[in-house]
Amino acid sequence: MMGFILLLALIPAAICAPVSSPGDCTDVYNVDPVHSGVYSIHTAGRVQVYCDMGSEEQSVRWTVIQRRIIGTVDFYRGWDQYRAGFGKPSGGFWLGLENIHVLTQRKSYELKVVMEDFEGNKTHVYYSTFSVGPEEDGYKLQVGGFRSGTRGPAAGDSFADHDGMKFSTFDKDQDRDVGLNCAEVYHGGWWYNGCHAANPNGGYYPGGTSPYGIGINWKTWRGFQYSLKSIEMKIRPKE
Ligand SMILES: [Ca+2]
Repeated sequence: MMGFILLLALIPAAICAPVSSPGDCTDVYNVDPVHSGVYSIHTAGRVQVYCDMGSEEQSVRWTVIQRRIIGTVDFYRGWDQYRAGFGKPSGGFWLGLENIHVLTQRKSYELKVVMEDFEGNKTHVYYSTFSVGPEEDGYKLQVGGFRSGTRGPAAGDSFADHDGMKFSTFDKDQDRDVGLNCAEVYHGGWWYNGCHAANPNGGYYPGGTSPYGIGINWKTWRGFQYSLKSIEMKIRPKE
């Protein structure tokens, strides 16, 4: 018996500590200050995400919730897939509405949207408020507190138009246009109003030229007939 107690006393404390379960990339970093890459976090369930650990002198780190970098991942999908998430964290990716909802209920987050056109211009914008409500309320969006990025051309605020909207897909029309199915017409899944000023989950058009409103549009930067080369949405807890 004495031997057993002695053995217990010798087990390093770390082994007895509970298994860590990071809720976002800031938690991942705080457990182990690793580089940017794909890590496992726990939201509605265990899920792989891309973590942008950055090089800034910040205590909080970015969790990527949406990303378009190449056109190989089709974003024209139905409700169930937008709810659950799809794609690969290192490529085209949608974290999923249920995961985003759970994440943004736990902590207060800010949002950064990073964009690039096919001419090599890069820009970004911030929103100091970003959260998504529960499914029974249509995964309603709360977004606000726009501010311009510190580098690149002024992209402007194309997301404010979507504040307070429910999420819509071609098979679940919750937008504000009575006559149109916005998700079907503009080829994406999004918090459509009647219909959009930003369409990050729209069709991918290599070269940039797209039919009106159907591409990856950010109205206040490149307008409705220009589809961006890349766009990324990432969130971090407010400090
Ligand atoms: Ca409609």
